[in-house]
Amino acid sequence: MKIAIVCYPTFGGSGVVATELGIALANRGHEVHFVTYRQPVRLELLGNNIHFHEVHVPEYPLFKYQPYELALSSKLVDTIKLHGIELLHVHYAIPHAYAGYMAKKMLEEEQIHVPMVTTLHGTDITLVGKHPFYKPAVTFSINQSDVVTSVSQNLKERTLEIFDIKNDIEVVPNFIDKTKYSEAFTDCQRALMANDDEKIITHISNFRKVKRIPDIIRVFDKVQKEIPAKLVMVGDGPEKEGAEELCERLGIADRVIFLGNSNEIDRILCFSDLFLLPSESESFGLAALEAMINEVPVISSNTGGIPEVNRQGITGYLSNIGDIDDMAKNALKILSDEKTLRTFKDNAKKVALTFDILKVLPLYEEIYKRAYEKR
Ligand code: GMT
Repeated sequence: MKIAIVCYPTFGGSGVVATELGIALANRGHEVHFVTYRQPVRLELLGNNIHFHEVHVPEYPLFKYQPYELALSSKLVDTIKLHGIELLHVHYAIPHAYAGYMAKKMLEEEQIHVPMVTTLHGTDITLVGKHPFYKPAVTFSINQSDVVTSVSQNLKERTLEIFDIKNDIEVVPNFIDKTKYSEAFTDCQRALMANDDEKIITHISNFRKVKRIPDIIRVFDKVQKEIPAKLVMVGDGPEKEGAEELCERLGIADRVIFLGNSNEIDRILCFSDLFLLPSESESFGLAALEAMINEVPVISSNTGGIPEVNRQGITGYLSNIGDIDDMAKNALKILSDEKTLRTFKDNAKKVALTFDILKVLPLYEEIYKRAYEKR
């Protein structure tokens, strides 16, 4: 099929999922067109089957807010017509489903019918989308989508609680591509980060409030009082500066490494012993899944869709939001004994493999086929 994918091109989970999905679809012979304001971060190669169309929003002094939705919907109309696109898959409802709906309507004027699949990712529902400023538009665009998917059962339930949804919501979980994690990749370069006797704990995110960054620092502080350890913080966002200050105040700045945004997540996870994800809310926790496929157990909060990924006592532990004592205790339980750590590492990979893209891709293909047939 000829598929247009709309997503955020940044380091956020929804953009990563959209990009990896697009690459996998192209590898299966589909023609994939990404439409967004910048080349997605994980889209390194534009091959024969993969195209990228940049949305430009010209600055005009009259506008206090530049109208991205308008530019996106116009770009979609042009791209769909020019390339004979058969289906539109938008990731993250705001404003993508809204812009997609406008594009659909404009195309219908010319007797072109393109179905729209909307995938809900999390904060588009649980944080931003439910705000009264956005809620009517989000409800409308979800209801106008031909098929709606959510990345976890929990997100589906939350969506039905928050919005008046008339559509069915199909759960299609996030995934990993196991071919990228070949056994041959053993060059972990652990020595770059820590001494042999130190355990390496990692966190990766966009450093927003919802990630509860101070909890990470405080859990690590407790752990490093008991065993030699380093904390590797990957990503960037509004909470980063405060986190650096907190490390200074706790006197652990020399044991915490802030790496900023990285395209080498797998290399970092390769030398990690434990992953921390104490988020306030998390629809799925793709970062946890990426840790797990790299044999890194997860200490997380017990919230949203995380329990669908991180299994209590098997791949890691889940605690109540903000219970840093319990998180530190569980981290030490895993890290203090090599045999226990090995078991958790093996389990993490085993469970992560159940989210193989080869299982998830056919679900999307079936949805596309169904949406196309009912257009
Ligand atoms: O806050 C983030 O982690 C970014 C956000 C996004 O949409 O880019 O992530 C959401 O979508 C991911 C991919 O489906 C999920 O794995 C994350 O759990 C979800 N984040 C939240 O719900 C906070």
